[in-house]
Formats: sequence, structure tokens, C-alpha cells
Amino acid sequence: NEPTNAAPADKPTGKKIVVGFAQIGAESGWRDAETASIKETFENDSNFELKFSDAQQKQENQIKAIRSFIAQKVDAIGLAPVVESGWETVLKEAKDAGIPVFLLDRSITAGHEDLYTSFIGSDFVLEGQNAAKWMLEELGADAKVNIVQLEGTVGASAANDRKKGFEEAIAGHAGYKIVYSQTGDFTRAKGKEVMEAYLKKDKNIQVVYAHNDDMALGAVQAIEEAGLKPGTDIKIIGVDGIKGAFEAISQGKMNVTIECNPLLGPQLKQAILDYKEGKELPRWIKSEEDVYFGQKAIDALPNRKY
Ligand code: GYE
Repeated sequence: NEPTNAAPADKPTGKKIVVGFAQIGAESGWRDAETASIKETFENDSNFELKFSDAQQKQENQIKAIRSFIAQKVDAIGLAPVVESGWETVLKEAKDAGIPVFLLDRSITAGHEDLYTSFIGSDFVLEGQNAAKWMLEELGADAKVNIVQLEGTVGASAANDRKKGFEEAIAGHAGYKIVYSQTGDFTRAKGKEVMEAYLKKDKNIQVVYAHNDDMALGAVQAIEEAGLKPGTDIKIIGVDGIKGAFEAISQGKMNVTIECNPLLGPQLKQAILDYKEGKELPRWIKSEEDVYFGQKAIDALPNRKY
């Protein structure tokens, strides 16, 4: 029985701000934390209504979701683009419909800044540089080091830039060689599989650089199963800062995690509110992040939020 008279006093009477969010999927602990942050932020604020779509890693599903948000005339669109390229047409459609698009966590190919309002996320090149910096300090700038790189999803900005930052930072160090570089799709299972296959051919590696912690943790398992000690025989570098990585560092099985903040819901909400008020938004709302290893990681573990 729908009440026909005035709205209940405890509910705001204004029109809700409808936000459509086109998420990538659920490939990693990081992604789950980001999804939870978005849902919590918008579902706990009665001024907002969230339409959430999970693309299961497929760009075409994200494009479909955006088109459906446009058809539903949402007030704002959030997009975590699975890959960097191929967004021009659909983002132009959103622009023509007058709907602001906010990129979250991953970015799109440079040169299309007019197609979105703001990018909220991390500096992945810097994360790659920080991974290399830790390694060079830990092992010495002149050491001889064979590296396996576990790359993220092919074409993703998070993978391209983490690779770029890392490779540029070691370029001047002749002893540091990436002997193998292969995608593990940002998943634990794929990280393990790729590492397993490589260890069957060659065990002479000193470092695994994984573009996320899930793949690093998969590699840890593969290394243990191959009879080697991850963290000692082979140093393990991950990115993200998920709890599992902090636990593995505490157990000495992993060495360092380069933090990347997934708790972007509140920043997205603020950006939408600022936009609605007509405020000028920065092109890039950058996350502040740290590098965790050794005792610092052990001390931080109890307070990790994801
Ligand atoms: O590092 C990885 C995830 O886009 C920054 O995607 C994100 C990355 C994150 O699946 O774990």
C-alpha cells in the first residue's frame, strides 16, 4: 500500500543524484575493496542512487553499461576503464548527452582529456619507479639480478604504466635483467600459473616484480611448491597494499608492497558534488600512497582497511 500523501519526514525530499558506475570485474582483492568503497559511499547516502554494473573484464560490457546509463539519463557516470584505448565513441555519446564522466583508478589514452571531467586515481608510473627503487636499494645498484615481471591485464593503464616506470628506472643498471615478462591478468591463479611454468624452465631468478599483490601471492605459492623460499631465495615485489600482502611480508614470504589506494568512493562522491556546484575540478585527483616493507609493514598490518 503506497502512501499517497507527503514523503516521510526522515527522507530528503530533493531529487536523488543518480550515479551509474561501470566497474571492471572482481579480479583482485584491490578491485573488491574498490567496489565495496563505492557501494558503501553511495548506498549510505540517501541523496544518491547508485546503478552498478560489473563488466566481467570485458570492455564491450562496459560500453554497453555506459550506453544504458546514458539512456537512463543518470546524473553522472563513473568508469574504471579495463583498457586504455577505444573509449572515444562512447565517451563522446555521454558528453553529447551532457553527462559528466569520472574515470576511477585506471585512465584512458592521453589526448582525450576533453572526454571526461576528472581522473581519480594513482600515479602508476611512480608506483613502478618505487618498486625499482626499493629493489635497487635492497640488492645494490651494481648487483646481477634476473627479474620475472608478472604484468597486469593487457592494455590496462595500471599494467602499461607500472611496467614503464619500473623498466625506465632499471634501464641504467646493466646487471638488472628482466628475463621474462608475461601477463597474469591481475589474478592470483594466473600469477601462480605463469610463475609455475617459468620455474620449470629456469630457477635462476632473484626477483619477481608483480603488477599487483594477488599475482605476487600466486607467485609465492608457485615458488614454495617448486621447493624455493619466496622472500629469501627470490625477492617478491607487489603493488596495491592488500592485507594478504602485509601478512605475507610479516611471514617473510614477500618483501614489499607499493601501496595503491582503492578506497575511492568518497573522492568520487565529492567530485560529483563539486561538479554539481559548478566548481572547477582538477584533471587528475591523485591518491597519496606509501611503500611498505619490513617492520613498517608489520606495524601497519593491524590498521589496514583492505
Ligand atoms: O592494482 C589491481 C587491479 O586498476 C589500480 O587493478 C587498479 C589495478 C590494481 O585488479 O589489483
